[in-house]
Amino acid sequence: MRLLVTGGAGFIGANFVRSILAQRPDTSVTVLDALTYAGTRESLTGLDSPDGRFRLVQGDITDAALMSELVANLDPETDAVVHFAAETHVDNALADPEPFLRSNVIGTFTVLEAVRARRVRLHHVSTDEVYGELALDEPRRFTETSAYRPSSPYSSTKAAADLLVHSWVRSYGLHATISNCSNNYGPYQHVEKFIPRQITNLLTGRRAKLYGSGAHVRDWIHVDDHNSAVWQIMTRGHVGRTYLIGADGERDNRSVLQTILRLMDHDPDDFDHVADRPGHDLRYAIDPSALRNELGWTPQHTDFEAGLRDTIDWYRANESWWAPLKEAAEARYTAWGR
Ligand code: NAD
Ligand code: TDX
Repeated sequence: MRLLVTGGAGFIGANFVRSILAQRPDTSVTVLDALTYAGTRESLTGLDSPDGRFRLVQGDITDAALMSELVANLDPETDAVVHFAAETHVDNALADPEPFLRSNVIGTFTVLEAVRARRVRLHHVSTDEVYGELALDEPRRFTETSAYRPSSPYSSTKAAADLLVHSWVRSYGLHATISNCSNNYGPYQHVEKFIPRQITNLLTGRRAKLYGSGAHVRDWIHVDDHNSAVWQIMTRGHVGRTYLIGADGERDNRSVLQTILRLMDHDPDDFDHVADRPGHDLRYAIDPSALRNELGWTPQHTDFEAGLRDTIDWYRANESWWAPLKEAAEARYTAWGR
């Protein structure tokens, strides 16, 4: 099997490529990535090998000629495109939405047109943020039939991309699946995101930063569990379907932050309250029963504290990977007062 992985130099994509190459000797991978501020070659080091199972192409998913050239190398019977590439940080989208429109909407449109022309299988990676927020005491969680109610420039562009995929399936019979996953954590996540920001703040003598009251809830899943679900959906899922991926990992931001502080031998109350994110979604929560019941998928990283400890160890051991990104990320936060 040959895979074309868009956004494979980013956090989830790089972990996906690493797992596939390690676990599936019959699979080869071409990564297409623009290497924006969020994607680095360093996330893919060590994968070049003489057997030619891995290749990185630096390029943009909005480049229609490049997209169709890469898709033309794939066999519609056996191969697939896995579409991770996107602008992904909510705070960046609030400051400057334009790149989100371009990469997430026009980019997904360009990917769709390339796979439509060759009738190649597509898996589109999306987020639970398209469903908007839940109240803290709401018993219901998001399911495949939840209404789309995105609240931020990021989530509305991801929602737009999902709608394009749905309509390409219906109108053109595209062989595509969609997954909407909750908040990921693990190695190679950019230091702008919540968990790596706090870990690297502490490692660089800065203070941890909590937005607003910290009562906001996210549903955490280890990146390897997200990726094992993507593989199952791609290989065994029903074409045309949406699957929600989550691991029953709901936690409020304050407790996640205090766990990080404790695991890193700091006083759990030693953090700064900073200005809240405008329009901050209160709670996300996924009901993953369809994925579990239909495809038999189960998460492996069910001990969140153990997963956090491993993630902290990874950031301690890989300062050369994140240090070049840290100053610029913190300069952006300083400018926003967060
Ligand atoms: P990331 O920001 O770490 O990586 C995104 C990658 O896409 C980067 O390597 C970047 O260079 C590349 N990219 C961006 N625009 C591009 C373009 N126009 N052309 C080519 N490459 C481009 O993001 P991530 O956290 O790995 O997220 C990957 C996907 O998973 C996204 O679609 C995101 O919406 C989705 N998702 C993320 C999470 C999460 O918690 N991080 C949860 C659910 C879904
Ligand atoms: O310093 C911080 N302090 C803080 O309290 C940062 C960076 C964040 N937060 C809060 C905001 C959120 O409630 O932590 C929570 C998580 O923030 P992010 O890591 O920015 O993630 P979120 O906004 O929830 O979106 C993430 O999950 C869904 C990804 O960035 C998206 O790409 C994905 O689709």
